[in-house]
Amino acid sequence: MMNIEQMLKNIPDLSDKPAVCLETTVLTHGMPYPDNVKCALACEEAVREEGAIPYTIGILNGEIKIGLTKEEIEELGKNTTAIKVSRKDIPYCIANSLTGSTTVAGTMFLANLAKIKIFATGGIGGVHRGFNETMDVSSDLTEFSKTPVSVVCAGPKAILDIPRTLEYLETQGVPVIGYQTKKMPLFYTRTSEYDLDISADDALQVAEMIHVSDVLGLKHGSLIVNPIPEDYSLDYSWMDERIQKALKMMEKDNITGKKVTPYLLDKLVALTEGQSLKSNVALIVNNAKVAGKIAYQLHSIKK
Ligand code: PSU
Ligand code: MN
Repeated sequence: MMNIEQMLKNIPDLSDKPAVCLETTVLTHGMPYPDNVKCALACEEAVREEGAIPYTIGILNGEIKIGLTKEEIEELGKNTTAIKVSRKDIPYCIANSLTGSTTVAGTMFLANLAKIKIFATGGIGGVHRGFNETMDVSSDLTEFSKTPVSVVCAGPKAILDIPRTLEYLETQGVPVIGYQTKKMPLFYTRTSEYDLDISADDALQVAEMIHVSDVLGLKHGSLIVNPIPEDYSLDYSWMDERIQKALKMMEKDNITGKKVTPYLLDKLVALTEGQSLKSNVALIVNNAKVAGKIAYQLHSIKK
């Protein structure tokens, strides 16, 4: 194992940079190669185009990386043995010098070490359907109440129980901010019947709320929900039929724990003949763009 004290000292302080972090579980467990690598690089580019700086986060051979190089992203994108690292897996991954891709929760924790405030991803984990039986709640949700990193996503993944996910975030004191929308976007679908209490017209309004929460020391992250671009939005019932099928297959195959989300995403690519993958890429890049705008505004406010 590497010297962890030294590793921590080497983590940069990015508080005076317009930084946006990106996760890597979606790279290794959320999409097939080579679409995953193309998507990751397109996200970095989208962040740059908005005047912000991208930092893709992961753990390589036990070393925390804040800002993977293009080559490292390519390599991780091909790596089929990288472990999925959520908060609980961080010590295991580092202590055993393993290579791991970080989930939303894992990435938020590491980003906070580098004082990165803004994060872009596709969808966050949440309360799973059938929660009453399985008690499956992603630790992404508890991370928001512990770590002041704000995440731009396209809504909780459609495979989840949306109303319960929203209730859980409310209990944890996490603001869910609709970006140019007053309705909860549902990942593959632009809108839904669920009303949001908080919305913002532009990136500046989001940045102001994040700044207030920082100065007050509220110590939570906000969730910014940004609807998938119109052209890629999929019909809710059409998608839901396929999700139901994937859930049945999952039950039959006895999939539980951290394998649940990757299994469902993989089955959906086949069940939608690749449509879900195209939409997934489009929404992530769109989120990276909005995250870039917010980071840029937040940086200006702080100055
Ligand atoms: N969004 C996607 N694809 C993904 C994920 C999110 O479009 O693969 C990943 C994220 O890294 C998220 C994780 O944090 O799935 C949630 O996994 P779990 O439900 O096991 O906590
Ligand atoms: Mn889970």
